[in-house]
Amino acid sequence: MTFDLFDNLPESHSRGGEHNEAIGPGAVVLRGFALSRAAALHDAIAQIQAEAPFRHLVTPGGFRMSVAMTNCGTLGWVSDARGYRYDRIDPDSGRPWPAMPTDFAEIAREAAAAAGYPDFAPDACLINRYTPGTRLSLHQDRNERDLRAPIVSVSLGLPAVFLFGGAQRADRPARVRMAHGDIAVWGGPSRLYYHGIAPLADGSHPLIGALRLNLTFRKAG
Ligand code: MD6
Ligand code: FE
Repeated sequence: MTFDLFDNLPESHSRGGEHNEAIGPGAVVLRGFALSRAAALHDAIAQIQAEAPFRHLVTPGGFRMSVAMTNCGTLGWVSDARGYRYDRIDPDSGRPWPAMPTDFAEIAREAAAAAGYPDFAPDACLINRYTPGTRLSLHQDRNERDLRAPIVSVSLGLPAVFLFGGAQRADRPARVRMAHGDIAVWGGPSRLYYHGIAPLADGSHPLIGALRLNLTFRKAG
């Protein structure tokens, strides 16, 4: 007999298993994995943004990003004329980023384990906020020191089309729908794959409003 932490939940509320979708080598979407904790995550984001408001970063090339960002955790991802990097200090406040709430770290660890990456210990959580029309162009996540750790990405609010490409920028991306409560985990062979978010469609989500919020957990330091 196998032991599963979620065996006691009804099928429609079970997490993992047949609702997991492989989207690339070492990359998986866990459908609905964050659903039962979405309201708590949303409340925590409200507290974080009171301390470290969302802002539109500027790329090293001088373009204002349409996605608004903030961070929690020991390290925060920032971009300015000097480049992309992780920093312990929020450049807008001069203070450390808000601490990562324990339930954030917990859900990230559980999702990573369900995707085959045990012992994930994130020290950075980048929070992205999209309004309708906002997009994130194809990029690689490569500012993290240890590329053996996966990235765990939690979607809340309006659905988005996640563009998941390959090792080359020119590789034609798959289009993966990410809905409220879905979590993508990727690492291993696809850790440096190009990816992005297509322009967000109009709409309103009952809990989150006319927004998409995305949490990406990383081991950055
Ligand atoms: C987003 N996510 O979903 C943007 N990067 O809003 C990312 O750029 C991302 O979701 C690395 C791993 C997972 C991601
Ligand atoms: Fe990314």
